[in-house]
Amino acid sequence: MDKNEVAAVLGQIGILLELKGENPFKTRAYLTAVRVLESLEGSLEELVAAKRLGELKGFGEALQDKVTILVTTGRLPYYEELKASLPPGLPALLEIQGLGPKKVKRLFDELGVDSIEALEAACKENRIAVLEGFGEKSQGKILEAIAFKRQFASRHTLIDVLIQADPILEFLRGHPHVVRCSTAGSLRRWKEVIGDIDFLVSSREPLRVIEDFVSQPEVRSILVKGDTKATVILGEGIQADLRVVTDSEYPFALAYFTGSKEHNIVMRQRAISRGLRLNEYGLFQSTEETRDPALRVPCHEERDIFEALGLAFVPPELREDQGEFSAAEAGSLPRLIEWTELRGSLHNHSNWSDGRDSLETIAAQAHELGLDYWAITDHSRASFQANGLDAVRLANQIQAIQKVNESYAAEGSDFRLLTGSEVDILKEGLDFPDEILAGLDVVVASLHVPSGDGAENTRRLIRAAENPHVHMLGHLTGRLLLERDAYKMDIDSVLDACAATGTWVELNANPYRFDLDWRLWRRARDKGVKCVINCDAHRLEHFDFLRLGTGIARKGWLRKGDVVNTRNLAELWTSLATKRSRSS
Ligand code: DGT
Ligand code: CA
Ligand code: CA
Ligand code: ZN
Repeated sequence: MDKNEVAAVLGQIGILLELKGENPFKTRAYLTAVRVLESLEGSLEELVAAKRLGELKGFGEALQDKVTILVTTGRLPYYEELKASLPPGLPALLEIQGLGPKKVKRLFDELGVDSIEALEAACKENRIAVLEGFGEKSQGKILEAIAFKRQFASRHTLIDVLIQADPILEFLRGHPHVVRCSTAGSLRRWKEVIGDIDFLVSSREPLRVIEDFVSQPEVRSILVKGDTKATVILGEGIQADLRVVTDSEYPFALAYFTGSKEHNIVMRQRAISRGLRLNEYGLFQSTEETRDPALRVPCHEERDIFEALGLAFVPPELREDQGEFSAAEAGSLPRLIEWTELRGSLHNHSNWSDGRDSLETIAAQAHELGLDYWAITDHSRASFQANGLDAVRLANQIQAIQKVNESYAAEGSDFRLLTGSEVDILKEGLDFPDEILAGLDVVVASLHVPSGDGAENTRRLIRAAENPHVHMLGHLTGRLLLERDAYKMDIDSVLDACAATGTWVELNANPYRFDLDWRLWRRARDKGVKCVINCDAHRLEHFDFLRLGTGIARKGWLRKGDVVNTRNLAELWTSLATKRSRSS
């Protein structure tokens, strides 16, 4: 065990002893030891080997024994017994604001409260209010604190996090004492769900940057404000860390705090196997842990670190230890798609069904953004709650779209709206007959009301893919992030059917869906399935989803050629016709 791990165990022991109601001097000795270890300069292993632990402030014989056992064996029976002697849910109670060890011990001894759930139940049954020294008011406060903690423990969708992070990143960029800055962590890796935001800054004036960071209007409360680090709560209860480093440490800290943890572990191993050491402070010419700047391998950017380890630069989205190392070593990393390569979106709604905007407004926006085409695929009749179109309204809509297109043609513009439908996949088949589908430019087939039976869902989706008029399957698995899991189905069989029939699969770029999941795209691609990155826009703001969804496609290793809507309109017409010609 290294010194940080040892410190963590000692800290836990201190907490457990407090909960047991041990002598406060004894518990305080452990917490002091944690601080001593955290600020220890040299190697703890060396101190242990030289039997010099006694030189550390406050390290009596009992503590020296425990640390020696931890460092040499990696475990400590005393700690394990102590842990086993208390209910496992007890330490978490200390994280509820207003509850110290004394109160937690009383709640446990007198009411048997041994977890947050039990605490909540006790409050709701009014058992805390009648306890001496607690009362009605503190019972209410405890309930509030539980709700507060749950909110902060929660996970957040990428878009909710970006809304909080973007203005802060903007502020950091403009700060006079910030040299370089970036987001890091899961946000930089473009994960669909984020725990907390990580910001990284290089500066010569860390205190001033931290002071201004915690005074940002988005900051709701400050959890930690140190010399080089701050942790705050932003709107929506989203937690954010800021770390400030020197500019020479910056690329190393950026690589480290971008993660993922799994990716970092492999990077560190590669360094070790080259006789180097890699951590958040640098890449060092050393065979043991160090922060000595004199030993640092000079790297100005992340790219230089990868190069020093014999790797091509790995884009942050791919840093999940999912094969990026062998590809980076072989020089076979894909050139990932860029969102500016998209020419339009093939699944979108208008005010003819449940969208907000008119055909004219939508067309104007798409044209303004420099796109080549935008398909209007409103819902079919079965989606009655979404004001789905029947055959007559669909025929009228086709005429309305033709009129819009004529106005663009008259101005000499090549921009076009495409006609279409997001046709429901029903139990008996599709919601429109083939004759009607054949008259549409683009057909998206979506399962909105799945069966509880996975085999049945698989069968319906395969049948939809086999229809020659269906170009693509929409939001295939039906998941809603943080709300609903994917429908039950045999995804491989569905993807195989798509590959066999030339049916495309949508990457629904709505940030609450991101469906298909990035984890499935390489498999789909390798089966020969093409991707379409669709906004599924219901209002103009949703045009931004093109960028968000492309990040997920990148995370799924997709290249420009894997994505159908990077093609220009002429190529797209050919592609749309191909599906229909190959099966009819
Ligand atoms: P999140 O916040 O749960 O969405 O996920 P991350 O990846 O942002 O995780 P976070 O914020 O805890 O830490 C940021 C990065 O710092 C993480 O991706 C990798 C690095 N890191 C944190 N803890 C460790 C660790 O114990 N070992 C290693 N190798 N890296 C770590
Ligand atoms: Ca994070
Ligand atoms: Ca973090
Ligand atoms: Zn839909």
